[in-house]
Amino acid sequence: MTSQQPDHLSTITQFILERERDRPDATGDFTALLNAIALAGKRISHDVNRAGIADIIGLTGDENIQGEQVQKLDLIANAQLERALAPTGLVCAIGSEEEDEPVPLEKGENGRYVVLYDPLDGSSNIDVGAPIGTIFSIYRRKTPLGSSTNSLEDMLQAGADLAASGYLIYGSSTMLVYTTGEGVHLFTLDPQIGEFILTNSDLKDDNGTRVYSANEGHSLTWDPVDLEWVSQLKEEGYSSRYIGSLVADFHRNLLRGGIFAYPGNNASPNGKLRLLYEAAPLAFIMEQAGGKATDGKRRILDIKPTELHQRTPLYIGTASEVDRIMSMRLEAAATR
Ligand code: P6P
Repeated sequence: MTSQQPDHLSTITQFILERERDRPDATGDFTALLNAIALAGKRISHDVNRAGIADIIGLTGDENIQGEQVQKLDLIANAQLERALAPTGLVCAIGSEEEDEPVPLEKGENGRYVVLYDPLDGSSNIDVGAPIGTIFSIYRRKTPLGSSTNSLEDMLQAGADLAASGYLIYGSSTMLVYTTGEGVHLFTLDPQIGEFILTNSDLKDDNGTRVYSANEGHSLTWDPVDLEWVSQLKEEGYSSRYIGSLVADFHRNLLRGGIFAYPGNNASPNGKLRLLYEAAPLAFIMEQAGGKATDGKRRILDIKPTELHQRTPLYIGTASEVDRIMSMRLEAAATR
């Protein structure tokens, strides 16, 4: 990873305000929006770090629309995000992994944004102390202000139209990473003062590390070209790293280089990961850092969603690695 080391330890609010001052059209809305997400992140971090003590570990006994067991902390994180975003009046509706349909927000009739998120990705790792995270996408509203505020039309936008995206990772420390299309910026939560402090600005993906990240337990039902690709990497001496928490695997690759892959398999022919609030927001960040992201056929950010919880295969990371698997898959498809 390369990045500009900040010459002063500014908070996320100071950093965004400084950058907004350079933009005559800035309204300050984005500062309020990102601050709301940062506030939710602080609260979720607090909940995650005390989960074992406060009896909020474990399952609720319910299943979400994905057919996955819902963890207590999933619902807590989902509620924290809605609770922080609603009062801003800037968000007309939210889309969440934990909500079957779009959720209109109070006072959102004139909100100029929609926010989609996976409130607590990797939640199955909560009980074993592995890093987990929140992933978010921010789109500009397309429907007229004042109209019905739970329009799918506002949410089913290609990643190329993202206004901003980011994630929080709750691990050895809590970090917030975001982009608005002008570079990738990383903040670390200082629990002593409850502020996210800028630790790296303008992160650039490092082309140096030969690491791939994929769950080879599914490889018996991968497309043969995916198997061929991974065996090539092994022959070239690549290391394998797989935490099983997308945010943690992604964050490592963003900082050190490497590629993450969740190909389609018999159980999940279209992959397991969701386009709108997992693949697209991370693809925006990775491209801003000089990397790439594809579903094996096309750029993730070019995919126009048709469903809120739509899944996609995902290959994301260092540009040269993504180029390799994409050309192998396109070549294989052309000969079929
Ligand atoms: P598998 C976690 O459940 C998650 O949604 C992502 O965080 C992670 O990358 C993936 O699923 C892991 O899936 O099939 O390898 O257990």
